[in-house]
Amino acid sequence: MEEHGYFYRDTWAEIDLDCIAENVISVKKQLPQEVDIFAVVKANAYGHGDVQVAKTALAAGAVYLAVAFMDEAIALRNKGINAPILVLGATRPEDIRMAARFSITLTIFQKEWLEEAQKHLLTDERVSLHIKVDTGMGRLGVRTSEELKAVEQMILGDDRFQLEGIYTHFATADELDDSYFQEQLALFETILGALTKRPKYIHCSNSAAAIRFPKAYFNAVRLGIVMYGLTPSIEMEKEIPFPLKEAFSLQSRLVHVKKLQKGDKVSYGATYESDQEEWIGTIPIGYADGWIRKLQGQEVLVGGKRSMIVGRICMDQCMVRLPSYMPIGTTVTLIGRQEDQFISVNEIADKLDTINYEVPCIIANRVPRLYKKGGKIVDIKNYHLNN
Ligand code: PMH
Repeated sequence: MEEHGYFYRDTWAEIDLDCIAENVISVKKQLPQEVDIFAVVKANAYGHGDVQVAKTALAAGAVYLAVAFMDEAIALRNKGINAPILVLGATRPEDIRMAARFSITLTIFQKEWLEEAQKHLLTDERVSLHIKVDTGMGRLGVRTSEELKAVEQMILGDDRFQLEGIYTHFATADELDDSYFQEQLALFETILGALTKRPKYIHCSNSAAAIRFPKAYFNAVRLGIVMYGLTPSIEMEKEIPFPLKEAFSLQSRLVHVKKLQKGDKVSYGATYESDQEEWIGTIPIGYADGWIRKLQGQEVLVGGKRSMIVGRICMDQCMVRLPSYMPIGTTVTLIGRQEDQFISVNEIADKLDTINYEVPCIIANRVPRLYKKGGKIVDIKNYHLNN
């Protein structure tokens, strides 16, 4: 690796791009040929790295990318991504020219938005649009056939607008009780009936629905969490018909190792006290990296063994009670595998009383990302460059 691609810190996240490719391929195998995959790479690809995941997903068979905000789409364009990109969130109407300039597809759901956007777009500019239908998520979208008709008419009446798609989003596709999902799907089908012409893409499934409900495929699915090798929910864990490959791991190294005597204290508040002679190691990761204070007491892997984080987690560092003396430089795995031990993203989510989605998302930009393919490092995203 060139020196400028390097980082100067003994903490990093590893993203195994082969896992991402395999997960996309596994889903694709399940889908009929006419159903396309939109790879959801918002929030820096759920913390994994937008451009690296986008390229991997496209190479594995995804045809479209989806992000939350136009800034994320522009960032991908600036990094050389030419594939179509859908912005799932709301965009300001006055920003529509940026969508035209960067060939970014926007989500729309208000007639008034289109009226305002018309004022900003030049005659020769074109923007591709997907209409969002709110069938019960209560977030964004037209809620009735009448609203849909009004929006469709506005789009069809202006050459600068190109209606490419229509979609909705499920609130409960990952829950075993599918009654609310069925209601949403039925409402979507009813509302679709109000269209005068069906656009190229009709899509509504997230990962959970893409795995469980073929009748909700239409002709595209929006794949997020499963692409990263994570389960949409704990209750769905057993329903996934192929092995998920968890792509994200988090590693650090011991930067200081010392022997404490009975009664010695560790970290802010001096809340941890050794009750016997023991080895304590320091690792350079803390709450500013997203390894938040609530993770005190969480186990990490050192020398293939589970070891506990003791004392308060500081902004940039925390301390680990080692099973025995370990030299400086020993790898500490906070998420991932060492020998027969595995700390999954789900384990960390459980400790934090949250969902697995949140875990890689909150690992800060300050933590370098190291990309692997075929077991080799192929790219590094560090903090001081390439961010
Ligand atoms: N489509 C939309 C509109 C989404 O908001 C999301 C994820 C996905 C598809 C992909 O879902 P999946 O990761 O379950 O496959 N959105 C969010 C969210 O807003 N909060 O958590 C996940």
